[in-house]
Amino acid sequence: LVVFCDREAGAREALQAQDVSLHSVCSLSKVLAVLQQQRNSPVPVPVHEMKKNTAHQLRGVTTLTFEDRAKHAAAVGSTNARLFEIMTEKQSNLCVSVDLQDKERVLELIEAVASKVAVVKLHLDVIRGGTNTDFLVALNKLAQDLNFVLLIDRKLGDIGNTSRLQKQVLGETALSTGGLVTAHALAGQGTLEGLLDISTHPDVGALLILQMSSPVNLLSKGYTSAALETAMRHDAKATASLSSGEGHGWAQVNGFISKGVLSVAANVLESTGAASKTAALLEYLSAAEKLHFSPGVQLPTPHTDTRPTDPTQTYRTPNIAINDDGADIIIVGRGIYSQADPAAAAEQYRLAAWEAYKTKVSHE
Ligand code: S5P
Repeated sequence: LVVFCDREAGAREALQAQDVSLHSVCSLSKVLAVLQQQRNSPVPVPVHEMKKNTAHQLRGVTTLTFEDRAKHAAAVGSTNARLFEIMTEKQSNLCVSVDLQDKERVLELIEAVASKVAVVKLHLDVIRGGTNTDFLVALNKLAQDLNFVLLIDRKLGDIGNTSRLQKQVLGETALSTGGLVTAHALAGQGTLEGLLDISTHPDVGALLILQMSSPVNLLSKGYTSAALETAMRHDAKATASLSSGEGHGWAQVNGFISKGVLSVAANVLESTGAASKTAALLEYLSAAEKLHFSPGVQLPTPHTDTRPTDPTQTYRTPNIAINDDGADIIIVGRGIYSQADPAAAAEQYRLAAWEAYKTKVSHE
């Protein structure tokens, strides 16, 4: 079959499956690249078109199963392999955010929902009276016994030396059996170098914040793209460090907090930048071992619900987060811990997120 322009939306592969080869005069990505080079400005492409096109380009993270991604992560030496395995085993791409303020209640809630979740996220600084050693030991024991990954939501963002010291203490306390910490890209690559320095606690990883779910925030499309580039540069330096044999080095960024990989890709395409850089960022974003976590998720509440809404947060359903925005793991706080039966709520979210994931990976 001969066509003028290959929109790169999957027709080539679909035809190939029926033994038909597609020949095109040009492809949409080439047309976009030329237009961007000439104008040095973003080409206005409707977002749904962008998502369709990038979904194809990003198939490493949109159509591979978590099981395949676990194998890939293990092959490239990423500590994410364990989390992909847990997700596969528990059939759960759910992260519960336990934003409770009482130590006992935090541990009880975790025990109640652990079989439904792959990740437990905590803000340690919202817990009244601080967190003592007994609490942190109990927390790590639960993570090991009940097979989940701990995510400490610190949103760090300081110079390299400070973040290295912060990571050391996290590795000795809250993440003594490993886990993840969130970080902002505001201070540049130094934060990642401090957090991912493998000379101490190599099983403590980092998620970089690319987008936020608050309704009006300062993380513009240009910021999202620049933050992603910071991660890409860090990873290139980390790869070089490990092959140089100089005796020190850095681990790769574990993943991101955003609306999802498709939403980040749309921001990259909408931001001004050389076509070659855009292509490199999209390729980096499609790495199968990277994790894409997404907050701001709730199931629709019944009309009879009288709870106040939160003007500082925006919510969408698990299916929108996973299939429209391209999230791997949804982060749910009040949708679970504020419910009368948190275990039943966690099961509802687990099922909704897992069904949405199965739909996502079934798209070619
Ligand atoms: O952009 C963000 C990033 C994060 S980590 N928006 C968020 O809401 N979060 C966190 O996710 C937030 O700090 C909270 O712990 C959780 C969402 O909680 P919920 O109760 O609104 O589901």
